[in-house]
Amino acid sequence: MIPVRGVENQKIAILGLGRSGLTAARAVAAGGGVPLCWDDGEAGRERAEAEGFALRDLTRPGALDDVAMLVTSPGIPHLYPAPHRAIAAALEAGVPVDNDIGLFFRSLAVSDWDRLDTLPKVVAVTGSNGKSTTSALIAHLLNEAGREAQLAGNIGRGVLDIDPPGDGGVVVLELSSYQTELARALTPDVAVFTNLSPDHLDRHGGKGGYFAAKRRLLVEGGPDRAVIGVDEVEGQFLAGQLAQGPGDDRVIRISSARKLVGPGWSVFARKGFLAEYRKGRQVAAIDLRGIAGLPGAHNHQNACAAYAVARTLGLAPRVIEAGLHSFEGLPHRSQRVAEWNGVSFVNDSKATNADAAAQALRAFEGIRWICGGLEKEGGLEVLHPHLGHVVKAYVIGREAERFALDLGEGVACEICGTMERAVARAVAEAQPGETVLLAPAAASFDQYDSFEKRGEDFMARVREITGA
Ligand code: UMA
Repeated sequence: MIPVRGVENQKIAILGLGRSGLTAARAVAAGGGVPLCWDDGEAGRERAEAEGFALRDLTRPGALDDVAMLVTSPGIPHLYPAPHRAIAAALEAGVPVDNDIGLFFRSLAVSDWDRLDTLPKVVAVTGSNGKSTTSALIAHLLNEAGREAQLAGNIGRGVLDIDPPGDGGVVVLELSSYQTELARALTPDVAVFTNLSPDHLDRHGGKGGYFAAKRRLLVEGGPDRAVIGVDEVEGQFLAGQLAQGPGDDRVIRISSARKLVGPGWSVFARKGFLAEYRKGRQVAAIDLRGIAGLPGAHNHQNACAAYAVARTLGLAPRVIEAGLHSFEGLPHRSQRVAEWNGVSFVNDSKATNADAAAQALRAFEGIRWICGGLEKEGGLEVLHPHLGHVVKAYVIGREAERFALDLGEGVACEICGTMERAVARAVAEAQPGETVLLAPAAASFDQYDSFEKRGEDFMARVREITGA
């Protein structure tokens, strides 16, 4: 637990009592503040009451009159499409609105750090796709090298929940655009921008707002090192903006598409090999092809980002290579679930947007593709170049027919509606050597509470049929 600083005896309103809100309430209390908690859902309020926190309906007029700050949760809109009622009231009254990330950055450093030989560092990872795998991989590489590393943020653990870091400790945070847009303090030592593709556009007023939210981490955060994916124009723009010139090695450019051999510092992956260049010369290379936990070009980009961060933290290339080999991957991301009668089953339920699904389609051949769900803005066109890898699509979701229409004519489609039927049909038709891949290219909320639940359903159906 990181006690929140500067809140002694102050009333702090906490809106949303899920993972980040409850952790924030505990950390405010640990810092001597008085959390006043509210959640629009009864379950959230019950969770807070069970821990002894006071409730206050923050949507009532005057509810914020005596509070010093409103701390909100990432899933609650703070700007677009419209601020939540309590946030609108805070904005109107001039009450500061922050989130657990802002509280974390202002509370992490303590006077005890004077006694440490090596100050703790914070690595913060943002981007549209690959940020969970990259964050987890960074923490894994550090742990395997015998360094203390803790992982938190969008990956599923409220950031204030971590233990105070020790001598030379590293905190690795996965940060979403919801989190970076609002945080009033953002001061990572190393910041990573993986890539950008349209997602959460309703929450940011379009793609420009979405990019601006992520860009804050690097531009306002002022990190010592910035690791930036330059396979899209936004990353190129950001790298150009942060670097003094092409040889400035405070910016490390990464790519999974092309060779980067300029005068600066770069890490790229091509044809399955990772290469590190500095001042125009190659300093290390790693064969990524046999690494089971990191299949496909998108994971090779994750490997490049994690490698670059590990290098900035002083790890040697061979130590990093060993760590890459022992990484098992994360659940619901290119997760190999079973092999049965020569057919592979892969769960990529985290592919909640078209771009992430396109990466998954690129990584495999002979795909029996389970897709569909709540379609996102931005359309499905980015999938078209990869449909040649697909033998047939089995479409799920409440609007499966519309989704199939949007996929276009480049692929054979069967409307299945449910996961149960999609898995059964794909298994019935799959030939040895093919892959049954769940990569929905859509959010899960039309049929599930989360992408995790969707992935678990897929795995359960696969196990039922294959016994694997
Ligand atoms: N709530 C209200 N009013 C509302 C909306 C929600 O009171 O109008 C309440 C809900 O009843 C619920 C609580 O708010 O009790 C949920 O808050 P939340 O949605 O912010 O969820 P948390 O459990 O706090 O989880 C959040 C992140 N959730 C989102 O960003 C939606 C988690 O990321 C993160 O792991 C966690 O904090 C810890 O930092 C999840 C996510 O889906 C994985 N992230 C998105 C993504 O990856 O695409 C951004």
